[in-house]
Amino acid sequence: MSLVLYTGTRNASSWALRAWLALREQGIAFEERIVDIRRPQRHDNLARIAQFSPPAAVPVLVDGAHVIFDSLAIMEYASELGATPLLPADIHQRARARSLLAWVHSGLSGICARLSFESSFYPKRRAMTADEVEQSDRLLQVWEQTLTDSGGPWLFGALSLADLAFVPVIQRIISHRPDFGGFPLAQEWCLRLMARPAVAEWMDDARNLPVVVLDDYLP
Ligand SMILES: N[C@@H](CCC(=O)N[C@@H](CS)C(=O)NCC(=O)O)C(=O)O
Repeated sequence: MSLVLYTGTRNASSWALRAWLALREQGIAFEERIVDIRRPQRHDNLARIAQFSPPAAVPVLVDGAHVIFDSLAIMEYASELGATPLLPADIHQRARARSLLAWVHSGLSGICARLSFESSFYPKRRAMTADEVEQSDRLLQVWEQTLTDSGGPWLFGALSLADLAFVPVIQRIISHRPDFGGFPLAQEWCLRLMARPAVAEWMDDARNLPVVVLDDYLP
């Protein structure tokens, strides 16, 4: 197998999840090497990644002589490698999907700041703050409107990178705010996405790992 994807710990590495999902959804075979980036092994492991990938971070995809780093670049590569691209065919829809991808990639909203991906696997989870509820409402509105416009079942009709990029965000939301019934299309879409076999596989593995609870989690 010529493709090797370096990922991180399943319950912490939301960027690696996005790259891994795009490859899996495209049916691309790859070998996965999980890199433990927690202390104390973090420094040595990232130094090894730095030998072939400038950001010294995961995910990194190595395809023979080609090193593709950063989750967004790997997602786009997976989209192009597969039989059917994971971006809409229409130029305006594609631009909109890329806008959502870029939004996720540049930080999205305040919701991810204190609700780490790992916190969604904590045995005792706190309720969202008022600000986090407001931020998640904003996202739910965007998803509801996008699904209304496209008619579903995915954001742009067929499954795209935009759906996959939101998976770690949805995981944060549903684990801290189980009821968001005011957004019926978005709620159904979230459940549909989280039930995809590849998503369920990653989350099942993540749930079985020990967590590191961060001090700034509680309000
Ligand atoms: N923009 C990068 C972010 C990658 C990233 O932050 N990866 C984390 C693990 S999820 C990492 O390797 N961190 C190493 C570090 O922070 O030094 C991407 O999308 O791939």
